[in-house]
Amino acid sequence: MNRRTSGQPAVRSALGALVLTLGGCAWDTPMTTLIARSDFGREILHVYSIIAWATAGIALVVFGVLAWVLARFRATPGAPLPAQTRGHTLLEIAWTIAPALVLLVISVPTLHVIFRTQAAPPAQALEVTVLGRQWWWEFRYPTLNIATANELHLPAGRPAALRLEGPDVIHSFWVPQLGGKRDVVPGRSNQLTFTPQVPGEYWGQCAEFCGVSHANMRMRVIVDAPDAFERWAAAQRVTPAPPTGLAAQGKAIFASGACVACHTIRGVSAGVLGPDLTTFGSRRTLAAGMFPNTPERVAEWVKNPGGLKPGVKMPALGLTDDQARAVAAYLASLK
Ligand code: HEC
Ligand SMILES: [Cu+2]
Repeated sequence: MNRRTSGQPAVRSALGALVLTLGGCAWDTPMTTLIARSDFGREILHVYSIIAWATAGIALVVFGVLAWVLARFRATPGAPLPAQTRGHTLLEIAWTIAPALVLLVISVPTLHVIFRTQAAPPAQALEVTVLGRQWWWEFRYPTLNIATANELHLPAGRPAALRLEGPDVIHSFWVPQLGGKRDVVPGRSNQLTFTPQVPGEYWGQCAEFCGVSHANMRMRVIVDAPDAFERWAAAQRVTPAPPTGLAAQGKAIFASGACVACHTIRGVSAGVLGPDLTTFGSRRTLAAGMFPNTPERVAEWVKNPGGLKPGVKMPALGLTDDQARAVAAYLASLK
């Protein structure tokens, strides 16, 4: 076969694959681990950089030697068979010891960060109990006496001490810009402490397969300036004012239906199987970060949640379009 014509398609597809792979890369996506916004995130990024640069250096040496060997000992037509050797004790000892040394060097900063990020939280930390549930997140602030879901507000500059607990199956709490993953294990209480440093909105995602809607178990962490956080927390404690018009109709439907068995709205109901909806109208997203929180989506959701989220643990309750619109108006009024 002619070498030129057989080699080119392979090179072309390799280049194509490379372009496609690199096309998936970006630095500043919402789930990036490369822009750290907490002390924990920075520690991990630091270890990551050390290892990435070290491996880049090693790769350069290894591939450099390989290229040199390929060029230097290339087969030439008519050359005699080179001397055949078998085993080389010194070389073998060297390439056993060298990787062991590399691992030893890497283990120093790694262990350092493991111990630092497992330390007990400082006394002034804000306590939050995080419950991972199929397929949404519950956030309780025991010292502030408030609860919310899917959107965790934290003040910038203050350590947050998260206690991770799970009533059903194993989940994993992961907000890449704020730190590493940590599992949420039923029957255990895992601790995750970090100090968010920059106000902003950070995306998170369950990182342990937990069933059919695992990929739809997302969350947002909203890091507020300290005074904005205080305002948010105070707003969470207010009992919602009685609604008027369409929203009042929606409240009646909510209060007389099955909704109250699963959802809490302060002053109205005290269900615990689904997210607390007391200030649902102030949330940005619906259904654990899947959709923007708009009245149209919420109406669609309360009519048939399973149509929007596979496997969802909220049943369709047979609401008419008008009832769903009224309920959506009521929920939107809850700020
Ligand atoms: C059997 C318990 C149950 C009943 C009854 C129920 N829900 Fe739910 N609801 C849930 C669960 C569980 C979720 C979380 C779903 C998810 O995101 O995976 C949920 C989610 C929601 C959400 C989205 C919350 C958020 O933060 O994204 C809204 C809004 C809602 N329900 C409204 C209602 C209304 C209105 C009713 C009555 C018509 C109702 N629910 C009846 C269990 C229930
Ligand atoms: Cu999951």
